[in-house]
Amino acid sequence: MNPFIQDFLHVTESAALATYPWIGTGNKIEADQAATDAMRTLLNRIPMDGKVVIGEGEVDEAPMLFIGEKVGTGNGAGIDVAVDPIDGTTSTSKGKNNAIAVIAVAKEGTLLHAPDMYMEKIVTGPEAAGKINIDFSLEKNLRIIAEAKGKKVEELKLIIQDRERHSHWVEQAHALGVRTELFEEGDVIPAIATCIHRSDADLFIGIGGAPEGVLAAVGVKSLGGEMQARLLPNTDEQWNRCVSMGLTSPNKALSHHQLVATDECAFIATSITGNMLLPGIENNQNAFTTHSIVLNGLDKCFRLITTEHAKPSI
Ligand code: VTB
Repeated sequence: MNPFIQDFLHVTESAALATYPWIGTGNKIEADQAATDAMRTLLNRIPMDGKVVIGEGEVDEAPMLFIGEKVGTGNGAGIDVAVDPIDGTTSTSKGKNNAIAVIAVAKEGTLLHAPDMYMEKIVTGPEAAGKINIDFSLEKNLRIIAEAKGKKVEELKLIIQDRERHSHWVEQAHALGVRTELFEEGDVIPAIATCIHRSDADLFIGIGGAPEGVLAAVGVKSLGGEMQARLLPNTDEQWNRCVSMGLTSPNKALSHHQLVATDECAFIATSITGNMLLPGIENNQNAFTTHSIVLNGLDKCFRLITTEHAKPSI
């Protein structure tokens, strides 16, 4: 799959650039539509037999990049494709931080087909991979991470979305002397930040979207970290959707392997607005500059790509 990574980078860069006219304009739907159009057009030029497993919704609710949609030229390897043309549509429309265009790809049949509902997530970097457990208390996981990293518990940082549903975790962390970094929207980048040495985030926990969870799981796998999760269906309909997608016990903890069952995977994200790892799109006189993260499960390196896109001359 490696030869295609640059093709996927082109897809997220184009999706991000397509949102540029809509940043900070209050137009969420238009921004999402522009990113989705761009993503779909470019995905369909890639020589692969791709299938969207995480997308914009079911066929009847989303005309494009819906779950089950075939993408690519149809010739080439079978690939599971997870997309979020914009993670952070509200941030884009409000001109706030943390909006990205993101894609994850993996060998056919290896990505969890997660329905669109909430998911509880826990993520840490390579040092404590294999040691944390979503069923342990927050305190126990923090102590495990501190020991694995050779740090004191009070030296750890928990990164967590600023939501009322997370306040008990924030209080528990503070009671242990652990610092927190609260973010507003977009939980994919904060989750993978725990796996990057230059970031000081040690643990990510939270309840956010399941599709974003699978995307993050590919990024985390591609950096050697660990993610575990649990779907949180809260109606009979959501429960039944999990069952129909092949999950016989929908509320059971999911291992990293159940989220992404291969190392033959890649994660590509281009920032729209700035985030803790990347600046946002820059608009210079003759070019736009984009910043992207490009990861693959085979080499576990953290790669940043800066691209200058010349504006067409008039
Ligand atoms: C989550 C998270 C996303 O929206 O889905 C969140 O995974 C929704 O949370 O990255 P609320 O329902 O509390 O708003 C994002 O943050 C994207 O904006």
